[in-house]
Amino acid sequence: MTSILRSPQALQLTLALIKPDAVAHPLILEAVHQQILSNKFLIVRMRELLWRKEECQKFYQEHEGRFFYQRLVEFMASGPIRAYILARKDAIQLWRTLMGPTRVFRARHVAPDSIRGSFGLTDTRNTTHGSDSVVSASREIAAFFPDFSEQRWYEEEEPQLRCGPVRYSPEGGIHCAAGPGGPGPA
Ligand code: 3AN
Repeated sequence: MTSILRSPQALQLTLALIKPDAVAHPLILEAVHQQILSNKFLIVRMRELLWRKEECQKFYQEHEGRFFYQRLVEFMASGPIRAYILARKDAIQLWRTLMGPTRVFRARHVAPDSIRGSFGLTDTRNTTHGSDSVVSASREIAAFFPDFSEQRWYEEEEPQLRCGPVRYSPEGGIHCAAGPGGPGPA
């Protein structure tokens, strides 16, 4: 975790995943991507990857022993996933609200317009993941983006992204500072 002091206005980072059930469907994948943009998240980094079973086991370690653990691990390793580093004020809470409740039946009932309410298939195949705290976000970002330095991002990119102007590149699918001297992602 970074030790630098952040202003209360600072952008917050979170890790978002689009799970194999949604990546397998280009229209759903695109709809979730558009939800990210229309809810004013900045896409700091994005990559698609296949996860090995051992990596899933490590990521979901806290759920080891739960009845759904084996199913979850196998599912997450079953096809490509998309990982994002998202930035926004209160990004962690806002992304979790946008995802909706973990359990799809509940999501459809209490948050039908949420991502899981709209696209979730089952409690395991529930479309997306989002970090649940600042500490988890740092750990999860490091797991998916080992070359990304949170400290450097807060020093160099965050002030420019927060104060704007910001440009979204549809080809790369990420935002970068558009002002003079905007560094773009490292
Ligand atoms: P969330 O993803 O909403 O933070 P967690 O961290 O409690 O939820 O669970 C991680 C993942 O484990 C969920 N996204 C879901 O895929 C799976 N999961 C959680 N609870 C259940 C359940 N009761 N039945 C099946 N899968 C579950």
